[in-house]
Amino acid sequence: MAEDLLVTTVGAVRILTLNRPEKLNALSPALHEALAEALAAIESDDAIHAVLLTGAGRGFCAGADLTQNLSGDLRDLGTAIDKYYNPLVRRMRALPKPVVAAVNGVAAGAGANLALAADIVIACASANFTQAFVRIGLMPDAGGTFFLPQLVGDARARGLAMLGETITAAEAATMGMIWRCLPDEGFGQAALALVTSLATKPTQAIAAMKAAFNAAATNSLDAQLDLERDLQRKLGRTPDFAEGMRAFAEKRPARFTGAPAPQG
Ligand code: LHQ
Repeated sequence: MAEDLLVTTVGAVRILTLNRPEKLNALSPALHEALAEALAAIESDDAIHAVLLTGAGRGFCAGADLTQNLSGDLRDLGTAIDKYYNPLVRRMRALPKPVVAAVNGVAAGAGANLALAADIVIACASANFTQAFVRIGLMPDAGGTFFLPQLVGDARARGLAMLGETITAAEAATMGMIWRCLPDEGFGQAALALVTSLATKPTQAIAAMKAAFNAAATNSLDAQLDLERDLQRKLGRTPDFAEGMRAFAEKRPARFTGAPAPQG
């Protein structure tokens, strides 16, 4: 049987490909477990600087596997969410490395919100997004009610959630839900080029940005200004900042390593 998650490495990039194409990569318990394992491995691997999440076949992810997820102890949807969906979203947001979702086809229900949990979302022109939950009597989960209003504003978030309409990748980009809609042709290469470029950036700075953006959702401006000061102070001690300053003075591109600031 093919693996539900394909894990490959290209340089400092780890590529995670959801691989249940016959079910549009719907999230089964086995796929959740493979994702959790893969993200834990990335957390502890200093050689990996960026992550690409995509889907095999014509879909990105059709959300919860409606044929598997709802049996056994997962009959209680709260249990499924506690066990799989919430840890997945928390892990992606807390990962101190950038995650790019390359949405190669339909992203529905928790599959759409899985994409939105990434740091940068790109989609090919033929991809689409739908908060499908309402069609089966549910509400958005996997962070949807948090991410959507932040990304597209309250009016559009409510429309998307309550109507469950399908929007194209181009519409998603226009409303600010995703970073960019790219042509179908060459989408895989464009996604890899983007994430490879992220992997060459100062990883500690990107990690600090993630921490700051995460905190901004609940912080006051005062608290956020203090947090920026603390994180920037730490970045000021990293080898990448020293390299950035040297490169600036020498008028050449910086060569970052992503090494952390020395302790103390
Ligand atoms: C699928 C699925 C799928 C299994 C397509 N499952 N097989 C829920 C419960 C538990 C806890 C936590 O949270 C959640 C959150 C959720 O994610 S709820 C929302 C779940 N997702 C959906 O409601 C979307 C269901 N799928 C669809 O509406 C359509 O398949 C979309 C719009 C995604 C794509 O439509 P089409 O392009 O027309 O493809 P299709 O419907 O023909 O699907 C292709 C195959 O994939 C088909 O299998 P078959 O054997 O007939 O060829 C589908 O049954 C299967 N599939 N989604 N979620």
